[in-house]
Amino acid sequence: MDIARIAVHESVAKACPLEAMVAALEGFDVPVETVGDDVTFDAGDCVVTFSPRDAFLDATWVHGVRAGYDEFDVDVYEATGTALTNSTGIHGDTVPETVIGYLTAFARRLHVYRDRQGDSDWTQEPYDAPFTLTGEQVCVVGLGTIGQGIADRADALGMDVIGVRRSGAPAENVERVYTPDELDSAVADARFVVLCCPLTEETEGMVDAALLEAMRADSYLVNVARGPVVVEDALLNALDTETIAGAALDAHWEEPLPGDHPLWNHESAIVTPHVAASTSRYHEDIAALVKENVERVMRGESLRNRVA
Ligand code: NDP
Ligand code: 7N6
Repeated sequence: MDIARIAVHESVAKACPLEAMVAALEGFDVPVETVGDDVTFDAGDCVVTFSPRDAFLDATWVHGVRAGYDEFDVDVYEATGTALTNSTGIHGDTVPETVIGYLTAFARRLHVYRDRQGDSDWTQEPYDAPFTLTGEQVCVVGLGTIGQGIADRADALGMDVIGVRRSGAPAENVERVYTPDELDSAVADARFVVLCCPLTEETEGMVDAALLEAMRADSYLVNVARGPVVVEDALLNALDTETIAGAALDAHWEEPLPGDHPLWNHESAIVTPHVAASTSRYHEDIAALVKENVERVMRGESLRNRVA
């Protein structure tokens, strides 16, 4: 494999400024340029992109600037021999910090007071509404880069951390690890269930009415994975019927979430516009991954984070 050009597709602008991305990728003896949908690709091209395009299959290597690569057809990449790499590994601080923010807001009722602030409203929550994270159980579904970051922080706050992962292998700061077939038992005692697994055939619709029923009535669901991991109607019904106490959602079934979606004004929901991973240094983190892989190619080594 040889790299003759690094092409930054304009869709990268959804994650970070294009000029910053291009500048951060400079430093090799190959041109770095932004490209739109009018450009064709050839052997030697490395394409850095947010979204997939069929034309990228003519390149040598495509790098997705997200950890999730569910929008890419891995089978087609494998059939054409085009390498596909993803960006897992860079979200170990951003997303976990956001998740701890949701948990703290729910426990300390911060989202409620922020909502009331605009009305100069001094109303205090009922005596039995606030609680502390310390001593509460969180079930982290997915124990990769993001899940481990959540587990470390939750453990440091004195929470009881359990988790779920495909392999069932132990993880640091996680007291007990379950496998996906044990999900019902894993969520049963948790005050918080946090979804940070990929969207796959196995995880699509994983959080359905039955799983929400299996959760505690005073528990909260957090989804920083992908919208379709949760069955939309089942969650809306669970919130309306107080089957669970609330939900924080960064990943949605349709993005942007439609303006008339009931979640926007649901008092038990925190809605963020897919920003759990946002940081002003996103371009640097992506560039570090891509540059390490360019160097690996130059040394004749295999690509890190290769998913096809
Ligand atoms: P990793 O690949 O590091 O970790 C994925 C984890 O999910 C692994 O522990 C894996 O198990 C586990 N997993 C896979 N299938 C299942 C399953 N069926 N049930 C339970 N766990 C499962 O990924 P990241 O931590 O980097 O990212 C995870 C996902 O989060 C991404 O795929 C993406 O969709 C989403 N994401 C969202 C962001 C946002 O902005 N909201 C930002 C970044 C990522 P095992 O360890 O056994 O393989
Ligand atoms: C964009 C991050 C991912 O999968 O969903 C996130 O990495 C997108 C800043």
